[in-house]
Amino acid sequence: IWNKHQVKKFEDKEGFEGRFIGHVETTLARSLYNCDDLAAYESTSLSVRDNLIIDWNNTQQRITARDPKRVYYLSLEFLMGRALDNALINSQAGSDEPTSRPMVEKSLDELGFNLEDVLKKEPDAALGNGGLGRLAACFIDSMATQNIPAWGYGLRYEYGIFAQKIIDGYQVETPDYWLNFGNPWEIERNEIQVPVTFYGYVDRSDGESTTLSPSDWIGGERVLAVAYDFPVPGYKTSTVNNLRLWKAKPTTEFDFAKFNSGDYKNSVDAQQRAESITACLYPNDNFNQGKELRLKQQYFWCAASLHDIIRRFKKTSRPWSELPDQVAIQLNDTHPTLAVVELQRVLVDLEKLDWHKAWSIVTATFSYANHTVMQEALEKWPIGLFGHLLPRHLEIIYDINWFFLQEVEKKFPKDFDLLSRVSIIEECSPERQVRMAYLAIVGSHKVNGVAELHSELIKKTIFKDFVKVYGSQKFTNVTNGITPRRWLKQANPKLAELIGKALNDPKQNFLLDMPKLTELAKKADDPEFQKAWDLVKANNKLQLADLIKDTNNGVDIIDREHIKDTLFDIQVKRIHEYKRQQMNIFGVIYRYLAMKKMLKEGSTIEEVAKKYPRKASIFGGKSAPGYYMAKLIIKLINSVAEIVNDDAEIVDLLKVVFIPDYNVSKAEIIIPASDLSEHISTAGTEASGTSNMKFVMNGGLIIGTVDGANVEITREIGEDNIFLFGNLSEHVEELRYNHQYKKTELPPELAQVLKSIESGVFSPENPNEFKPLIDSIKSHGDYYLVSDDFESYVATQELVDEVYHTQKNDWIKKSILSVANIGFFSSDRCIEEYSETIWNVEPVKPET
Ligand code: 26W
Repeated sequence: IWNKHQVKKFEDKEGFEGRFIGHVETTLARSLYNCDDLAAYESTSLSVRDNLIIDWNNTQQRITARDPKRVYYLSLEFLMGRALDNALINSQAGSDEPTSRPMVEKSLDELGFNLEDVLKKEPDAALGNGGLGRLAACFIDSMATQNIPAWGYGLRYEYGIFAQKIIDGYQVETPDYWLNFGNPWEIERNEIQVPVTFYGYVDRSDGESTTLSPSDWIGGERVLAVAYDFPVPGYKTSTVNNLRLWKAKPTTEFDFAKFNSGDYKNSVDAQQRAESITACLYPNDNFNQGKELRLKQQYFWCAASLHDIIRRFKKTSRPWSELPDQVAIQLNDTHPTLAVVELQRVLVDLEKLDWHKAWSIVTATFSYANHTVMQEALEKWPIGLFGHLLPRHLEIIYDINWFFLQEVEKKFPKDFDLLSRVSIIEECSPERQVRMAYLAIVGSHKVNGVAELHSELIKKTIFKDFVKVYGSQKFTNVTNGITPRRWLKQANPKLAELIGKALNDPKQNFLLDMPKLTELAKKADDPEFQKAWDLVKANNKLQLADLIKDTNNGVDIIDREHIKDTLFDIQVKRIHEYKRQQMNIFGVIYRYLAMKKMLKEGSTIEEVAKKYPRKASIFGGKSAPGYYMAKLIIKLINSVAEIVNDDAEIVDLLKVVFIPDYNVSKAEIIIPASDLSEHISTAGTEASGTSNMKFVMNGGLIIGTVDGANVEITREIGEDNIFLFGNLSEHVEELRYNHQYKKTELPPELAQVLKSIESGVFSPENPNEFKPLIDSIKSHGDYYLVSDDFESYVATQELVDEVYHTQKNDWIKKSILSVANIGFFSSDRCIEEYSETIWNVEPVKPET
């Protein structure tokens, strides 16, 4: 009977239509005549989801049966964006179609819907801030595509990263209630509820137990973690992995008692306290605020995830010593480091393993990836706050530290300085702190950085002493990558098609083997191919012009007539002083002033256009709500835009645009439209960057500093195909020293720009408005070295103009050659490296 009623995937148009109408009429309880685009989106998603769930079930059964080693990717952020288009591209419906997309498009058309309009109804799943969260999303796509038995674990925030509005030039944050219309992509698992406790005390009333022996933690507050599953389909494989996100809800016993006794207020308070745990994502990128609720989120998530992982492991009745052969847990930065402590607690307190035996299991299970060297981003928790929330965990950390320091002392006797430098507990006033990065290193068998330069840098700077203690074998590099399914095929279908044709690969198998793109190089000089290449870019620029118009109250800023010879110069990423959007906008001001000066001195507009040809300077990105300087940078960009765009004298030669609310779905439109993108961080500050890879994969060139993955991008695509400038990371320290202790002059180009800002050209009502930005350079040591890099930045921008406007064929050739050699940056390569060198896991392929 089971077999007779087995649910089958739809495989053709008929099948899809049946599903679609079925969901409209039953799940949504509507009729086709009363079905708008939103309902069509829901119904299409539910239909596609049905197929995914069938594959999901098969994948999970296969893995249970074969019982291989599994990977668990712990990340507080998964910046997934939209799911439907990706699912249509990744899943195969019928055997003759490479993906279900064209078939579903046709079906919807016949049913009276336009797929593009339907796709736009989906809100972004914006459960992340920036690079770290988007990397997690790319990695789970690649893990599924490569048939790696892997689950992601995270939190199901009710509110994702805030939506950004720009009002009078200022960033205003509004809540992102992304679940407003429900979410067809999540499967609520009400049967999976894990209790998690906080606060309380450790009971030692037996007078015998020590911190090293099984101890009784009597928790004070109890909440439940409910599982929500999201299917993660691989490309051209029937593997569907799982992303499990936890939601916090109150326990019933707890508030029933209070409710009964008439204490309504307290009962409601307890309920709200529980729900607040997964209410919002912290909107800070690279900045640690140290709030208790954040630590609570972290423990809630780590405890629930570990419980789930252990439950699965226990089903196989293996001895604990085999845990590291069955389970690899990847820490995405230090945010999940509590999982290390929680596993030690479970093994010692609940499973009664000997401390040292337990600890060797723990360290063999975990690995830690570092994503930033920014001091202000490193997580540290005051022990008062920590011990209050997690008293038993603090004891365990002290003991981990005690044994660790003994090890160090054995290797380096009497080096007390070293001991205090590597201690997991920082002795500082007013209060001692737990250094989470150090705990993560001590608790893992491998530590990696995310680009070669970054991995070298952490060994020389923030983790130097640990290289001394452990040797350098513990430290490794896995350079970041991006999924070409979303960032090439989905975002830029026309380019993917053109590449497929050129490679004689119309089914686009190259998306699974990106190094194959090198064959494109043969076409780099072919005038016909160059023309086709340029046409794809021009069309993408038109689409971006539409987006800009939409976000600008329907007013066209970009001149469509001249779109082909307007250089689209784009910088989209979180707004941060170290990423130096301020340098970019100073460069725009410099250009504008120079144009005005030429006109004033009698040049014709044609002469001006020759020196400063058409350019659209496009910005986008969110500032952390409490980051004053970043917000001021946004305001400056918008103030400059207002003056420049309205200046009739320069007749459309220069346009400045700030696109509000930059997110994944906007990135999919913005990135394919770039001629040039800016990756101009102070050398040594950007761990890797991943949008640099996305832009190049879409045929854009880069202007950038010798930082993060720019270094390896240059190596792969060739230095003729990238515009590098600025000081190198090895000189940063000395330059900063000079600003502090010697008198340094501003370069005249920059002095002129700062002077115009100070005189109120861009803020006539308040000439002082941007003073803090100017002071940070002139009076506060110019920490990000804008003054040191400005001249070479401006000079390099002029070189860019020259190549773009006088050697367009050469430009297109660079673009083709870049794409041809960007294959290394597929996240598939990352997953292979992690699997082989860190996780020691192998693919489990579906039977064909
Ligand atoms: C505690 C607050 C906090 C929140 C997020 C601190 C640090 C973070 C992230 C680690 C910051 C981040 O996203 N880092 C970025 O990681 C990307 C993926 O590896 C890199 O490409 C970026 O260069 C890096 O800035």
